[in-house]
Amino acid sequence: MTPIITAFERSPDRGKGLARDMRVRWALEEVGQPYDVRLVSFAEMKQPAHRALHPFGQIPTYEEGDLALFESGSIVFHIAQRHAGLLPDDPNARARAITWMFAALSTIEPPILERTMPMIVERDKPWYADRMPMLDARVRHRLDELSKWLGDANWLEGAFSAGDLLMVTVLLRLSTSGILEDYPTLRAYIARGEARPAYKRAFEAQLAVFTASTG
Ligand SMILES: N[C@@H](CCC(=O)N[C@@H](CS)C(=O)NCC(=O)O)C(=O)O
Repeated sequence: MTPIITAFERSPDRGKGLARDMRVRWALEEVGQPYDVRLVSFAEMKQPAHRALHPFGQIPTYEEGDLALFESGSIVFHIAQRHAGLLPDDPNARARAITWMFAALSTIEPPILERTMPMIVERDKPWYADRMPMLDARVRHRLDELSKWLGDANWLEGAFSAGDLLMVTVLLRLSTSGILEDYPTLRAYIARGEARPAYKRAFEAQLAVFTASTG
């Protein structure tokens, strides 16, 4: 059965791979599972039909027969459990890879998002200039720890896993921040993720949607 995912009809990032359907597309490409995409506008995401799939009126969602999922991490986990290639078979190694999925979404992504949001919505506020260095420092603190863990390794725990997939997509949110300039280890890690053929196919597919919407 071909799964159907939802994605932005017109992505605010202009197809730069940041919208979270990218994670799902990448996971599906890694395991060789074809998929269909239903594009939704911002207005459609807030309608009852979409909220029945996603209580928070967001993308991505994932439908496969009777199953409907939301939350990119849960969707990637589901794909990784159903198919070979994104989680190791050894139970302990699998548990470690899953741990990195959580680390990406609950330890690394929150400070990155916390830093991003004020740049979009609080730039004109009097507290903005004082607050940003603190938010920058929180991100850098986590990046220091992450790059130390990674060291000279290619991936977080041996072979590439769903943990790396999520971590790379999370770190890509910092691409235009300038912060990664100070983290060559993490820049190389991200580049290894982006160089994967499955990543490239997913990125091109997402970009094609944006290009078509503006053409
Ligand atoms: N925790 C959710 C976050 C989903 C999310 O923030 N989706 C964004 C696109 S990347 C969205 O739909 N934004 C539009 C909105 O919230 O109205 C996940 O990982 O799937």
